[in-house]
Amino acid sequence: MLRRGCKSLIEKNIKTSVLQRAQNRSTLAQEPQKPCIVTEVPGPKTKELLSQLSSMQQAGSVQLFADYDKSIGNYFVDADSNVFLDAFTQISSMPLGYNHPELLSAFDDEHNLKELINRPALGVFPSTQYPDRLRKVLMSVAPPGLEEVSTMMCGSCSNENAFKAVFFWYRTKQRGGRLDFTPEEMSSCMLNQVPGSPKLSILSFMGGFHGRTLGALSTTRSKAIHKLDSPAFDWPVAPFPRYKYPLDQHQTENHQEDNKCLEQVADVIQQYSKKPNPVAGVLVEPIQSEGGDYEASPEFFRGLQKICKENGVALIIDEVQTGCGPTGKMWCYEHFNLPSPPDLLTFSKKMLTGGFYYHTDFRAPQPYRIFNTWMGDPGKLILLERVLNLIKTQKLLDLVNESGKVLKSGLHQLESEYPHLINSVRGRGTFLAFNAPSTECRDAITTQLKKNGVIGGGCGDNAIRLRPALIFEPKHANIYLDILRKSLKNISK
Ligand code: PSZ
Repeated sequence: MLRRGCKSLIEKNIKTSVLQRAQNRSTLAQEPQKPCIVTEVPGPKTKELLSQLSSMQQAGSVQLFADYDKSIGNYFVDADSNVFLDAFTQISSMPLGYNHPELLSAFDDEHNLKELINRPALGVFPSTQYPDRLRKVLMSVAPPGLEEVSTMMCGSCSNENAFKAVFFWYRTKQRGGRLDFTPEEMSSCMLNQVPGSPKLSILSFMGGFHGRTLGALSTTRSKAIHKLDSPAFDWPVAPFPRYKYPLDQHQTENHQEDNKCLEQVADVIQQYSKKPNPVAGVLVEPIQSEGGDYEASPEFFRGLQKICKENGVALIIDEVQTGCGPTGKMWCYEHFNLPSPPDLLTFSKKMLTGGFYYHTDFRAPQPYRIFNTWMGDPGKLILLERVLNLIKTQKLLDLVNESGKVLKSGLHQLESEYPHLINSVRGRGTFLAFNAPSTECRDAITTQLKKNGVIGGGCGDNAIRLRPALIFEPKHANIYLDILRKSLKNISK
């Protein structure tokens, strides 16, 4: 049963936070002090809800049911009133944690509320406020040099529409800039045949994840289970660097690894230039995330951009998971010092709306070609405006760097204490990960973490990733590290 102390603490916290609507970091004072696990995990209510849900759908991926009345800040409260420190935040998609007062109050304003409930078909009937909102919110954080943005519903469809923008650009180039279509193009596309449906391709990397919708899935290369039984395009793949750790002790090998991968990218682009489906775009995550948190050096990304430019291929950087601050910069690619911006950059998750920024050359030459009914949601931009304001006024990127340092040095310490259980600590900001020696061991660690009150995500075959909110403080980092130490100790027994 629920411990009284735990319950009244949560209820008091929620009441005061809603009432106070505090404007600053001190809102976190209303969080619980630490995790509080009161049942086995999953608990009885969670099991009951899972059996209800399973009677209607495949619910095998569901871990816990959230109590959104009780969850607050960095703490997730489940159906059984267990309180977890959340280092995964809904697959890295909550910039400010749960029930942040700034977001709770966003729709108190009647104008905002009306924008929320009168959801427009943004491509045809945007509100009078929309141009101003787009400029003030999304363009305020646009990568310098990318002057345009299209909003979308999710990460997968942001990527798919970025591919289309690249294909339009490529075909327009091939036509020498001509904007009309031949009768043959018009009729053949209706039969999915060339030349109207050209056989162009997008190169992606082994281990990459770019979504599960049918087009994006052809670029996803992380796990077979994501792809099995779905038809896929014959699109090329190249290796993404796999480094040895610690980085400072393996510089020569890792540098060679960069060069080997870059050579293969250039080779594949060359090979495909002779095939009917040449490479029009290269799609890459700044840190491969779902596939196992594999990072690559700034030199690798600079080399990749150079190859793209030399071959007239567009570079699309997928910042769906890395974007909006978790690496300590607004966009992870800013760590790479590229001589010019990528051609397109896709986002979703912490940005709350999906979408992509692009260089003007990638504007669709005709209307309705990058389009769907909702094309995002102005309600999400109202929330994002508040998120971006808080990132600025509360210096949340500094906080990410501060907490990231505590986490990373703590993980290195644990790596030296338990070298048989964790290795290869890596990442930037709080976007960190480490490996276990096997999938079984990784799963044992995440299970222990959860039993001890921490939600952490697995990725790849044997990695554990950290994806806390931007309001994760050093004190939360220390709680995470203490519980990880306790979990590793339990497993070692
Ligand atoms: O298992 C899954 O479906 C997961 S696990 C992590 C994600 C999805 N991330 C989504 C994602 C991403 O991390 C990157 C780099 N690109 C695209 C996507 C797809 O975004 P959504 O899920 O919004 O379509």
